[in-house]
Amino acid sequence: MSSAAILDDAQRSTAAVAQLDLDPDLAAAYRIQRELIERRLARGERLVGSKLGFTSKAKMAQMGVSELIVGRLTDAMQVDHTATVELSRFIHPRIEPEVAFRLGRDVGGNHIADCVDAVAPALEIIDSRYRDFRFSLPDVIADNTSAAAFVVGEWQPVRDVADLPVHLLVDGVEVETGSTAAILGHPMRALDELVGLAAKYDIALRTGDVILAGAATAAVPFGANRVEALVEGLGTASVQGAL
Ligand code: OOG
Ligand code: MG
Repeated sequence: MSSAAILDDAQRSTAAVAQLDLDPDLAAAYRIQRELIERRLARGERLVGSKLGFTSKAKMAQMGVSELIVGRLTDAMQVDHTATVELSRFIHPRIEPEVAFRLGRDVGGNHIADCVDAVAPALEIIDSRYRDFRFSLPDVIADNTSAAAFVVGEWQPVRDVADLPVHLLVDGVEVETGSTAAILGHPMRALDELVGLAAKYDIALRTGDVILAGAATAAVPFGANRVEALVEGLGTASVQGAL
């Protein structure tokens, strides 16, 4: 079985697999990711955006990986703000606060900052398909950067998001806190980095795309709880996990 098929089956059957011991060549890992996404598209899913990973020191330290990565988001991963999500969809889900950007036009040769037409607080549910949530850099790239689900709060007009306090609450209790400044110093820098990665790995940045800039804090386990990301000055995104 191909690596993409192994990871795709692991996600669909919610059964973790051993690390793939992939070639350190990242271009090869991104080719596996593409094949994995193509399998999802062949089942009728639609691409709705991209996500960055390891843009904050908190995330790099938690996972032992220190290079920026990019993954893809499909419509099947999107969960409505305040909705309930069945935990049986996942293997060992974790959740993290994010800032989402929306592209009002294709990036093409334009400066990405000029293409953003809205910004929102968001949550990402990550769920590594590898046992014990452990992986090498090529492993996690091939596994579409652990992407599993995401929630976008209410879209807001574009504003400065340089240094907004971020809070992650589980059943109303704050479990992580940080700042959008933890995202490469400024979340807009993450978008600039995305442009380079997208060119290198042939990822289109199109009108309507949702871009997750990467978590500002470490991720926490996602259980049968109500989880809320509060980004001061932007609002909240929330989701309820259900058994
Ligand atoms: C990889 C995904 C990282 C982020 O926001 O940094 C990520 C993982 O932690 O399993 O989504
Ligand atoms: Mg993330």
